[in-house]
Amino acid sequence: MNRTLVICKPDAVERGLVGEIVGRLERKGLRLAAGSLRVIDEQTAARHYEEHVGKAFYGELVSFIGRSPSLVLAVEGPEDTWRIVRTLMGPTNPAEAPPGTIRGDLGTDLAENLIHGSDSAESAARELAIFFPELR
Ligand code: 3AN
Repeated sequence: MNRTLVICKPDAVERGLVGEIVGRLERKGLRLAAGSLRVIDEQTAARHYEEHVGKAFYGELVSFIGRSPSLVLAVEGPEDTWRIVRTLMGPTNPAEAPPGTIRGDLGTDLAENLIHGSDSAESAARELAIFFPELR
């Protein structure tokens, strides 16, 4: 069984789109292995977004992700589930995300782009260990 980390970000929870997003993952054939509705604190955000430290948008990114609760999920499916989730998400910028994708259908804003999904098998393992250390 293969797992990846998904975060329905604060904008998704605030806009009441969690059911829509999780429904898309489930209808695709993926399953939820673990989940938690939580405010992501600054320290956890810094670990999660370590690759972005120093970038112009880093401060905005960390304050946005901790603005209100996120639904953090471990999602499971076949090999390279991370890739399946990324395809459903669409590209980072909702302006470039095609219709049919989560970001293409539901968002307009580059910073508030609804969902995070790990971008490789290595990222999935690293990020799952941050948010679900008990899941082994
Ligand atoms: P993805 O979420 O598609 O993996 P990353 O890892 O490049 O994208 O970026 C992480 C998050 O940082 C994005 N989801 C988005 O919220 C934010 N972000 C990325 N690039 C920018 C940018 N140029 N300006 C503002 N926020 C950005």
